[in-house]
Amino acid sequence: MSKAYEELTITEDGRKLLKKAEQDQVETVWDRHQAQQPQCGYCDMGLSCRICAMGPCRVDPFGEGPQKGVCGADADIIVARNLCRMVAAGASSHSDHGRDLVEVLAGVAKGTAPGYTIRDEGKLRKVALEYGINPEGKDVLPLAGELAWAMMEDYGMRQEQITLLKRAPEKRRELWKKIGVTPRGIDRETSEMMHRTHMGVDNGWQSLLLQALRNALSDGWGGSMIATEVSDILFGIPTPRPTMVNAGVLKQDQVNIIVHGHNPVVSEMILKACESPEMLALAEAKGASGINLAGVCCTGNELLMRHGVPMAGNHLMTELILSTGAVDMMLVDYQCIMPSLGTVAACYHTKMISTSDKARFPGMEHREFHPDNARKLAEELVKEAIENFTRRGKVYIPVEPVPAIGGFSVETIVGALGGTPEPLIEAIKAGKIRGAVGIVGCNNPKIKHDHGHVTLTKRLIENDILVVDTGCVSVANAKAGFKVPEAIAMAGPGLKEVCGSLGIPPVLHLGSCVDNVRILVLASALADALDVDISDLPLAGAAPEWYSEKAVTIGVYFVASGVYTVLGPMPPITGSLNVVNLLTEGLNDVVGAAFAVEPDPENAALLIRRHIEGKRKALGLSSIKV
Ligand code: BF8
Ligand code: SF4
Repeated sequence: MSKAYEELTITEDGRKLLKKAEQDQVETVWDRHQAQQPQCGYCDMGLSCRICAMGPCRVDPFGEGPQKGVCGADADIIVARNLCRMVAAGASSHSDHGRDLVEVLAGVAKGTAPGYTIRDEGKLRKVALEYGINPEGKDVLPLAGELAWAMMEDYGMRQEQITLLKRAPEKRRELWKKIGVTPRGIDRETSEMMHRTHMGVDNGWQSLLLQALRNALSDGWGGSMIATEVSDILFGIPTPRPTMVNAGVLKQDQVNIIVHGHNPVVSEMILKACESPEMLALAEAKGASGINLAGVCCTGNELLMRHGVPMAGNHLMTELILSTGAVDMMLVDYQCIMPSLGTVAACYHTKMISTSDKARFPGMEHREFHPDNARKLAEELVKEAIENFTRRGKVYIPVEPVPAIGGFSVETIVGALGGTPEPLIEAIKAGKIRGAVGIVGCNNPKIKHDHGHVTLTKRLIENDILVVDTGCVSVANAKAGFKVPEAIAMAGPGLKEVCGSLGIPPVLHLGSCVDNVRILVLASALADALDVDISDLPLAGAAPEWYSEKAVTIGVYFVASGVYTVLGPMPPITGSLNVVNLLTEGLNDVVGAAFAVEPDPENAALLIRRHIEGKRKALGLSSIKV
């Protein structure tokens, strides 16, 4: 590690734990990132292709070497195909997560998922109605079964369009129809994306990218939306609740269990087991004063939103959390789990458990969760974590935790506004709130950890722009102190007044990455109330530190839904000027929104403010020059 810790992360716990990791000779993501330098320029520009065995091929960006792959694909085709495959991978990840939840819903209905229940009957009935199922007079379990079956149809090919697309404003749906990107089935669009990018199929870079829009929409209004809705039905609609964040949530005197990954199907069961009197008594018998369950990444967000479970850190903190030596067990499911974690844990006493039939990791014990065994297995594992507490060595918990409020859903935001989005619209019309921005996505060692998120958020709220966040951004912003009502002190005068009167922070935690769909639903409600399209609203999206394929898909469905989106790291597309121009300009003429790329969060804030003021002006609202 040659760089100073201050250059790697803005967070105090991150810096202190980086030092500890170095002392313990633990290799981290930053070490490996440095060891990879210089990273491949062809891949960075999207100009390499290894889709078939005539390759691998690359196109020379300087025009001197080969300009075509062995099959004849040029830079435009290769770059577009690579990006499309990223979208397909992201869409399939979210949507497969949604599928797992639908299976649990079906299991609850059949009585084969002991321990899971329907926590929100009202939401079950409401969503059933949206699926064309009359819930009247129906008992909960058969209704849950019917809904699960209807959702399974969304994954297939028997429908002209996925069901929850109806939630989008009519103008937007008409536009999608006109340009041919209405998603038909969730798996269908991903499958077609993979088909089209096979050698010798779709070699039009524009038509490929249009299918990428349709594929991403099948996630945003399909797979991810199903994941969010079914999570609410099974585990409850999130409501604002206090919690604590950063590595300081670990407790010296308690059994510390960390859940990592994405699907609440595992983490909810672990939480139940942690709360059982039998386990608490066992923990006490082993000399611990309690069982402390905390999260990292998105499954942590799911628990935080619904139960106020504390959050230990985001993506780049996942190795460092282990280097505290205080984690007795970490359970992972899938997505964003670095394969290095087992090796890090081996330096300490931490037990590492993988739980999903589709995700294995070196150095972890595999204990597979299924709806029928989840309750029993969760109890067994919590017991083992308690036993492991007695094997702990020296512990280093470097900071005190920071308070935050998490758990805003569309339902609770509208509830806080008095049951209708009208007060928010009035505040926007009056210019007290200039607009709203969804800041989403990951950490990436290419960007100073959390710097992009926190700087952008700070600049936006001080300029009266309401921020909603999800995923790893929400952890960064909570650690920075933006998520308590007192944070209005950092907001501009208008936002301060509105949030102050509602008693809410200026930065609202909307959940995990699949919960980005809550932003789509909120945007649709605002558009409908103003009788405009989403692309007319003073809204924007940003992913200042994105790294994952899922984040690409989210960005694409934001833009395809009409939300201007600013990315921090450059996606691997610079090898094709045509693709760059389409994504950053041309899409404006197609879907009324486009991407911008700006790694500097100060500049990103300016771009977003300019965009928001431009949209205000077009709507005939007061606007200022930025
Ligand atoms: O789905 S924000 S690093 S944890 S991909 Fe991953 Fe990115 Fe975090 Fe959650 Ni989302
Ligand atoms: Fe090369 Fe074409 Fe095969 Fe890609 S698909 S590896 S460009 S021959």
